[in-house]
Amino acid sequence: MDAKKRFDEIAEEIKKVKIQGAGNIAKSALYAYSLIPTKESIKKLLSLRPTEPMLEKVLSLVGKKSYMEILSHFDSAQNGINRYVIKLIKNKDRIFTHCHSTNVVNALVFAKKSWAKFEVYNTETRPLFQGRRTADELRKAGIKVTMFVDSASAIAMEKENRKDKVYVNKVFLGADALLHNGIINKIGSGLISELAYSHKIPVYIIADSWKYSRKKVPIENRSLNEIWNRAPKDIRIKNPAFEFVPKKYITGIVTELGIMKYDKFVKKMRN
Ligand code: RUB
Repeated sequence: MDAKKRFDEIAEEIKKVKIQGAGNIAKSALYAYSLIPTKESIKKLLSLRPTEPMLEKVLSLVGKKSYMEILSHFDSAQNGINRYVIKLIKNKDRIFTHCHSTNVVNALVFAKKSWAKFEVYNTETRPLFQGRRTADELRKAGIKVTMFVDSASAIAMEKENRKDKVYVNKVFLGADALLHNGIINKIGSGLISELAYSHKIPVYIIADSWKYSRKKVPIENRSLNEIWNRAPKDIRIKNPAFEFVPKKYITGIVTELGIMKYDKFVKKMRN
């Protein structure tokens, strides 16, 4: 296929969230850039998903490292993450997750293959239902999964009134951006983290360290049609795709660099 046509196709798939998740976006953008390696391509690719420092990081490395070197980071980081995440999982854990994060799903699948006996509660993640993808991938790996509508997160997490006395005891969230004072992840992540904090349920961020950014990262506002196609014109609709999670709600962060308190991770990244 013609390189320009393929480039445009990938750009469109990233823009329309057919290619989703920080890591997949960064890898696909790198491939698109390799087809048309110009400054204009970088500009175009960066404009597609504004809340993605990893995309920026990967494109900043082209010319300094080979494509293979850049790409090999993703697998080696995931392998590191997997090894640390498994240390956090205990028998009979009920782990809550939101949206679809490749870093989270891969780590859970690795844990399941290794030995761990746990189950997952997840959210469907409106408006684009990325939670279905998470549920499906976990199910295929033999992990017991129960899905909730986003607004049932409180019920999914409540400890009281549960006959079986088994309840969510950990939250694993992915991240798009790792900032000095907290993280950005799919809309709903802030609410879920605050809820977990109030129930004293630990929240772990599972993410590749290349998502770290010293800059201010904007929150992407997505098409209103995702919420209500052909809504009456006089109804205002807002569709922020991501949300900030302050570090006070984060028990720890798991990257390929280890399991750390959030401040320690930031200190490490600054050095
Ligand atoms: C996806 C999302 C994911 C992060 C991390 O949002 O919020 O949790 O991107 O993903 P969207 P990964 O579906 O809008 O891209 O672990 O895959 O890098």
